Amino acid sequence: MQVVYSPRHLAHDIVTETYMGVEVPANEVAERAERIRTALEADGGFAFSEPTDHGEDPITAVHDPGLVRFLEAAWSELRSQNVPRSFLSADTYPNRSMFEGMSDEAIDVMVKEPRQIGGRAGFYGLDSAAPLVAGTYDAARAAVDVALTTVDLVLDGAAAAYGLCRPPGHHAARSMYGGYCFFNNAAIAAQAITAIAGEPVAILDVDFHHGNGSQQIFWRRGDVRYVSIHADPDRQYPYFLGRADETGEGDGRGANLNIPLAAGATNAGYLAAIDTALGFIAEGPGTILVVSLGFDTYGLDPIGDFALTTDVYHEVGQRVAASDRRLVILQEGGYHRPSLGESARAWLRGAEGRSFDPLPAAGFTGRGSVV
Ligand code: Q9C
Ligand code: ZN
Repeated sequence: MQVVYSPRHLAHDIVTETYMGVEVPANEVAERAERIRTALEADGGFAFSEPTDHGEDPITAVHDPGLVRFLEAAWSELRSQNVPRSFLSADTYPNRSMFEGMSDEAIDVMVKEPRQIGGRAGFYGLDSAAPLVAGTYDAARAAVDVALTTVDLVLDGAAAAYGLCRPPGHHAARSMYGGYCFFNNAAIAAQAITAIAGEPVAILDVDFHHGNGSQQIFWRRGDVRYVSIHADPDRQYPYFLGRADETGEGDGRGANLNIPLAAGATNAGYLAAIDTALGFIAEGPGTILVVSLGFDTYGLDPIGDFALTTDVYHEVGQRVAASDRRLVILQEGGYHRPSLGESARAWLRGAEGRSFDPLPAAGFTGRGSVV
């Protein structure tokens, strides 16, 4: 399988994040992508290439230009406003209750992007746990180019290709970043497929978290089906979207499917959800499937609470490939660094119909039971 990777992700050099007001070791770190790259290189069955520059137009096809300009300028603004921080995190968010009782028209006039960088980050941010550093914008642009180059490979005839995107993307909405995500790589890829191939597309999101950004971007679109299997937002990030009764509106009515799972989800329970998701995708048209691939479903993930093991990823890859669509596979989350390479190897080998022999040294079995 062809793999698209760019070392430019290293510029998004994240060391700490804030969690509920306290600085803690970061989860979304450069080592994640390096672990996956190293494991796929060692496997020998993957051919690597670097992304090509696709410019800004495919980004503003799904994102507000104001978000792009904010992300581009944020670090230099932090410095020129003399805020002595090692990363940017918001000061104040426009909580919707701030405007309770005020009309939509009045709110549109009143709520403006402020000048101060802590307020500006609140205007565009979802949460305080997505640190932005000097190299974030360049890395996020490279991740988009990784996704779009992966699309090119599939449009050129590959049955499947994998984009090792970092930073991830599925929490980024049209006008919002957050959840370690800046640009929505999968949404940009899906939009590009509809524009270039002129056909409908589906996104299968198997990251542990609900992809609120992807859902928001395609909420009213009938030509982009979005299905996500994730932790119930009642107990996990992003908390305010991801419930089963969110099905889309307007042209998009019925084109959004959320499958929230309880804590401790097992391989068997997870595979049943995969079959439901693939059934929903098969009901719609299209020959290409975008996969938002996260490994934070792994039993030992530090921020997840599922109980999956590495071998179930091989099975999931096989079942997704059996959908008979060409696959644009894009990396999202996954934070248990020692197992990431094996999980990716298992999934991608499964998607190619190749067997998976775990490395003897790996030995990670997770918290769950094998199917
Ligand atoms: N205690 C992705 O997986 N909250 N994003 C973390 C940790 C944010 C996850 C809280 C989680 C975002 C792409
Ligand atoms: Zn996640």
